[in-house]
Amino acid sequence: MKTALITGVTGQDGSYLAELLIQKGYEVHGMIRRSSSFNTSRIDHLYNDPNVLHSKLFLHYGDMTDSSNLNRILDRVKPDEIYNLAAQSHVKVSFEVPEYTAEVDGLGTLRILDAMKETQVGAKFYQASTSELFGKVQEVPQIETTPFYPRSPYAVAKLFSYWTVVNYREAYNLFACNGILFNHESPRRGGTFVTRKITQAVVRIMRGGQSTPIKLGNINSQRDWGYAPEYVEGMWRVLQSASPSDYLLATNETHTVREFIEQAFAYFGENIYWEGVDESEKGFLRSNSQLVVEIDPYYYRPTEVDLLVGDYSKAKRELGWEPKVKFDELVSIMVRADLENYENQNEKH
Ligand code: NAP
Ligand code: F7E
Repeated sequence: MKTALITGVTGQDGSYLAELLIQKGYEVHGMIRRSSSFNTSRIDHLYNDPNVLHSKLFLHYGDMTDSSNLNRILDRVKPDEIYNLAAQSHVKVSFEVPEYTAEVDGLGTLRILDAMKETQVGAKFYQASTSELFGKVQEVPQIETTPFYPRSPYAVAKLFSYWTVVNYREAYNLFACNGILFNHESPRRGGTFVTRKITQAVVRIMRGGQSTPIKLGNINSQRDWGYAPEYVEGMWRVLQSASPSDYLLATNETHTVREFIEQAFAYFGENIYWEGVDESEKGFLRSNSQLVVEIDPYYYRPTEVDLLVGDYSKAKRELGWEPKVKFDELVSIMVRADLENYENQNEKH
């Protein structure tokens, strides 16, 4: 039985990855942050499963800012594979807490890699790198060799981690890999990221639970959105490759935030029409002219990433990885899940 350690196990990706690895027969150890309130909602279903608890999933308190606990966890668990997913992962928030973001997303990675080197734990290491590294893009579509141009404290911290992984691989012969993952979403996506913010609000609006419009920032930015469960399977494949390397996972399609809004309303058979420009632009339902989208400059970023689209040919060729869920289906999956949640909650009340 293989043993895996997942940092960030309570996050969107960590929860899907824990599920996948348990299914594959791994013993999974997850690192969680100490919190005054419960922060395990995404893994509670695993934790409460008697087939899983006490035999396949073990949780350890820890924090990416604290070397001593990272060393201790590595020493106790002696994992075969480490998936470093823990991060302050919100790009806009990183402009507000840049130093903390660098501590967690940059130095945190160095802390684990250095502990691996010192303890000679011999694990394979996966780093959650990101399409945000491409930032102000130098090439379309982006591939593994496209030059980086980070545009946020988040991306700069992740760039530090990217190169630390490469350096520790070359200097100390560690099996350490970067997965350069483009945006991937799911019903477990945090509610402050744009996709989930839209799907939750669209459901409330269409079911009469919200009469005010959704307030959004830049709706013209373009993203390559995939489906998170497929991407965590890609993470696992990265660590099963014959030799350590860096891989880009994406769908090779790009869509605007505006299209995401239109597609989410289309789930309910509604069309949107737009009036005004820039901060004055507004979106209305074609059926009854209800105002449903407004621009709020609060959500603008000091520097934006305008266009991301990734060519995943290397992952397809070397790992046999290919995404199946594309944009329209992804939006449907997310809206359907939020609609079910909404209806379940309303039944209970
Ligand atoms: P997420 O939902 O925000 O989860 C982040 C995880 O990190 C949570 O478990 C969080 O714990 C934990 N964490 C945050 N700060 C920590 C700290 N100081 N010490 C220990 N744990 C900490 O992110 P995600 O979407 O699953 O993404 C997973 C990773 O992939 C992240 O590194 C992200 O930057 C990267 N990434 C994501 C995408 C994407 O589109 N989702 C794309 C490329 C790369 P709490 O639950 O306690 O907050
Ligand atoms: O923004 C625009 C915003 O916050 C997407 C993280 O997982 O993926 C994610 O980063 C776009 C941006 O994701 C709102 O300006 C408009 O252009 O959903 P997001 P992100 O910044 O792309 C990458 C790959 C990661 O690595 C990150 O960890 O949507 N946008 N209006 C908005 N964004 C938000 N959050 N909220 C708005 O109201």
